[in-house]
Amino acid sequence: MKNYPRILTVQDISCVGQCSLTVALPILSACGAETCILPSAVLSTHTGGFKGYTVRDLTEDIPGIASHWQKEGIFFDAVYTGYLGSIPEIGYVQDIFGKLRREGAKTFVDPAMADNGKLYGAFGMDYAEAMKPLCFGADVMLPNLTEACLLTDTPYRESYDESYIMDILAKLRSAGARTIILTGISYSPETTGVIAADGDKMQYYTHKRIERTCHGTGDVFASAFIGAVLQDIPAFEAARIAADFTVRSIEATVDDPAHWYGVRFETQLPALIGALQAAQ
Ligand code: PXL
Repeated sequence: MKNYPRILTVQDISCVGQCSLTVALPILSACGAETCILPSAVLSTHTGGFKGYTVRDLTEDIPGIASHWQKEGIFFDAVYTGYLGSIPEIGYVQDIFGKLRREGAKTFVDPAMADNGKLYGAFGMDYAEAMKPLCFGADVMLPNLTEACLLTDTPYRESYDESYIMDILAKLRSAGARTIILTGISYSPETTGVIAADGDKMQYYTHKRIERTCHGTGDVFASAFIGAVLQDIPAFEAARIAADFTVRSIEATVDDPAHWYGVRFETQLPALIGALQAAQ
């Protein structure tokens, strides 16, 4: 790999379930980044389908950890946030964006709060509202369609046309979004895709749609995308590499109904590394 950046990723540890930090850490490491973590909470499993999971919220630990790093002179080339446990944590993360970045360091925000038209179990509309300044202040935001609707106060639709999506993108931009990576956009039953929009430039990468809802695929995609961008791969190419990696990970999982809680992304890491090397 060309670069060896130091990235900080802030999201929960779901001990079992192949999402958030248990996905971001191995994928970013495979992409050649020194990956530092700040766990927002520790859960026994993710919240998408398991019953009776435990949650230890770590909001109160965050300011102390951040000020220790500041005293030690520990700074980052990029900060990537995903699932955060609480509204105060969103504010602490904004502080970290201000204090712990090296000059020129990029911020990536995956709102990680909703999918398929619904907020995740732990969140209410107040959380979606509090997410707005964090997303609109980031260099790159990575919402899925449900999250983009929440961020723009647009009613979520299951079927839509291009003008509905263009309207959401325009609203995101006018609220301050810089680079937007909008995932899960599908205009036909057989395909889905990702839009990379940067100012007036926009590209849409479509790929095969697999008829199964898989948990953690947003985290798999975001981690691979960010890992690629940190190797100086342009956003659209990074989106293509990350989407292909995500599709391959789903394909490696769909035949096993017992593996409903996540995807076997580990089996596809060699292909991801190969794609990154070919693109550099
Ligand atoms: O993948 C998103 C995610 C992350 N962390 C936790 C979750 C979810 C989605 O359900 O529950 C704890």
